[in-house]
Amino acid sequence: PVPTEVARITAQSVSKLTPIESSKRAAAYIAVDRHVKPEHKIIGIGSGSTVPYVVERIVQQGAELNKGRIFIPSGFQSKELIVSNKLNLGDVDLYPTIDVTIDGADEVDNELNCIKGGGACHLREKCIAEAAKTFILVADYRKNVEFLGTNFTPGVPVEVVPFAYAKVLQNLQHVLGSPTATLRMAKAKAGPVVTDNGNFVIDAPFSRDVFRDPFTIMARIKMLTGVVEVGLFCRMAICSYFGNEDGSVSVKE
Ligand code: ABF
Repeated sequence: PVPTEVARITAQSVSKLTPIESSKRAAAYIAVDRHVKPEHKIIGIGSGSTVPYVVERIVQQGAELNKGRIFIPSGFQSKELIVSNKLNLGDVDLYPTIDVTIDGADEVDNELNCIKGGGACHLREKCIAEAAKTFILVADYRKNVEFLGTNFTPGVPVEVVPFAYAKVLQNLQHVLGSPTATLRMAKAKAGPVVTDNGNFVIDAPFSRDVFRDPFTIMARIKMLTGVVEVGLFCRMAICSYFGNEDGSVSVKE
């Protein structure tokens, strides 16, 4: 069954932010209000530009509540976010069971499959999503699509160990049907992007037909020797909140 958008929720005042930022904040606030409960003690914090609003809302729940909580980051950015907000920092190796994780996405389809890893953090993001009893996505309306690959064109981020990148790239291009797959380069082409784990990232675009079955392509990429993790998260989230331009929020669940 194709899940439909089931709710439109009026957001709080968003006057000072740009429409896109307001939509991110509206989605993040509603996700926290609905899913981060007082009894939740271990909380996963994802990456990207929507997640700061998640942390902002969690901070608003009060110092007393947050004193008894541990926050698990998905990478350098979220670690900084946790520390700078004076929240308790943990790690997934110490807390392999997380009550709730909230994270952004590059695109989410109608089955709650998503592309993640535009920020090159998808390995740790997948770890804290899998460790979570509840995994929630937050995004602005541009990420809300029927099929993956609609607006987010760079493709599926594939984290790969550096010595194997050429072989994986060749396989993606010539065996798995992504002829334009490329190694992600740092700004000014100073060299490849290096992840928090010391690996490289390949971006692999696929056709609409391939994205009709994201699980199969995820599994095939993951089987390539040298691949550490694939930025396709298939039906891991229980719901996704999308902030809209008019300040409302749509939900897919
Ligand atoms: C992370 O941040 C990613 O997996 C994804 O690439 C990105 C989404 O960022 P934003 O919230 O800035 O759109 O969660």
